[in-house]
Amino acid sequence: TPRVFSGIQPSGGLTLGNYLGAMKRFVEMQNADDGFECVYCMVDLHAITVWQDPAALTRNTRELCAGFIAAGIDPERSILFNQSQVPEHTQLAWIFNCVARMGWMKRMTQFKDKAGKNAENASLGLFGYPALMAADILVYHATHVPVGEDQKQHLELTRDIAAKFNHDYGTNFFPLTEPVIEGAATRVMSLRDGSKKMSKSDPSDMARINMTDDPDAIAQKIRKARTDPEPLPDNEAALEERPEARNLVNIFAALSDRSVAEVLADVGGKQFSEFKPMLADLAVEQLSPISSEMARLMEQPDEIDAILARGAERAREIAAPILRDTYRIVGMVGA
Ligand code: AQP
Repeated sequence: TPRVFSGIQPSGGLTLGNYLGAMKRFVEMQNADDGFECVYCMVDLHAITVWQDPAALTRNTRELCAGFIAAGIDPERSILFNQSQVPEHTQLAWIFNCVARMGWMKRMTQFKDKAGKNAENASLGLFGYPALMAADILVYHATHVPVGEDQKQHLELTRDIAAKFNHDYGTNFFPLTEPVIEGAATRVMSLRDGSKKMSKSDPSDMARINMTDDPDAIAQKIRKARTDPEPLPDNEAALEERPEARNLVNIFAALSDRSVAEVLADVGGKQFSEFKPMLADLAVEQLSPISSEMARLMEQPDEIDAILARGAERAREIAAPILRDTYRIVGMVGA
């Protein structure tokens, strides 16, 4: 059976961007009739490529796990765990550090964005992030990786690393993975700036909807979201030059499992003063059950930890033999 892998960083609270771009897809792939085997990971080792307060990291990891389950991931059907409990990820990452080229890494736009102007001061881990990500995926021989649009470049690099490893060692051991970037909201934008992606680490909380926001906060953030003065158009092409309008329509479509065209057929011609309350109601209706289930699960941290430990055991059963075979291919004694 084809295997799915994806991860989310416990670097803050979950946002609507993570939910629509990634987690909602994870649930669909878990529940698909095609019979995917799904491996979903809280990538805590990725999170510490930028500073994380230890107590916050612990809490965010548990909350992320609660988010996965509340959104519909069944820890029996899918494998759900945190990255640091499966050492094979970092072991394979070392091999990939030796396969990937400096020049490839330097081209990564996420590194450039996150390191900012002072790249000399970024951690070595942030620079090597995509090699660890390639290891996350390939240590399971995963073939399908559901992600948001922003991860496309890292997935191309994952293919490059697999291809170079296969070429250098004369093997076809690692599969070339396919990114799965689907749905109406593969790139959810900031509510304050239609040119920036909605992000956990945006300094303005008004820029994002957090999965833990209460209904009043959700409604207020949508009411205050930046828009232009025109009413909504009745066709998708007319949204081209209107990033803020496009973003709210995309969110509406993704939350209601409809296409943008279907949504515009309904709401075309409406003013934002009418559309925004509709969007707020829909967001509250879709997100409230998830956030209240998250809060309930967070009352039992021991149970969350047990789920992660069990998931890690199952993950290692797949990862350990793949790492051993990799070592053998490379020529390590004792593998
Ligand atoms: N705005 C977004 N729209 C669509 N998808 C998104 N994803 C993130 N933001 C959006 C997808 O969520 C998955 C997990 O992302 P991540 O945890 O690795 O973090 P990130 O991409 O770094 O997200 P943030 O929120 O911007 O975190 P910070 O601020 O810590 O960097 C990925 O599949 C991603 O595509």
